[in-house]
Amino acid sequence: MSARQHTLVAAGIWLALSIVGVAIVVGLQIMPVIASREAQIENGAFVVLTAMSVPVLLLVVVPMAYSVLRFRAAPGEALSDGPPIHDHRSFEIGWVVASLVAVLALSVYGAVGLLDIRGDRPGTVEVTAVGSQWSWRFTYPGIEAESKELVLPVGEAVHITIVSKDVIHSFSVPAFGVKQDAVPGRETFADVTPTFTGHYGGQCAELCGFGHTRMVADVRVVEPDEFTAWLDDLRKAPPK
Ligand SMILES: [Cu+2]
Repeated sequence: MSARQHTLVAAGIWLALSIVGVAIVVGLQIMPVIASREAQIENGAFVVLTAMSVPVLLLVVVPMAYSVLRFRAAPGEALSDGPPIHDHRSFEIGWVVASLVAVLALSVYGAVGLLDIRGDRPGTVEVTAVGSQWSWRFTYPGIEAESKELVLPVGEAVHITIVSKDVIHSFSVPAFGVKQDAVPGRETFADVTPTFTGHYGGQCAELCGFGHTRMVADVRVVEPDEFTAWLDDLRKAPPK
């Protein structure tokens, strides 16, 4: 086989494995639960990044494995270095330009997604998550009583203000793709638009002392009218 034929065979193997690899990445759901608009955007980024990395990884592995298997020295064959290769201008330019375009495209894609998640968006529902050693409490504007459970209406933009009473905590709801530190003395924020009703788990994601593992919160997403009714009940609840 000529050098050109070897290159074509290796390129064919690379292409076939890349197609299979990308299909697997796109077919698999990487995030276990996707229950918010933000988590959908993050999942899209995971899929794009992983799918793009498959052909790049195979571009290294396939030629290496092909060379090892195909050009293995025969038993007793005298070993010597091959002829030196000085340069291959078009390959080098193509490599640099392709990498540059890929990185720039990904950075634009990432910036757009990040602004979408973290940009300044007014929420139609406001809630404050208060972290303390070792529990979460949730307060809603104009209501004195606190809730142990975070209840949100489906399909509405929620602006969560996150505060801490003592040490650094982190408010994390994996199904929403949200994780934001709660820092004593300042307010941090997370925006989330829940897309499905249901029960989800919230968890402190910053080691905050002896009871850290118990610092969990129930998160419940309900229909908007059910949310209004629940809020009315909370309003009537005696403040603690
Ligand atoms: Cu904590």
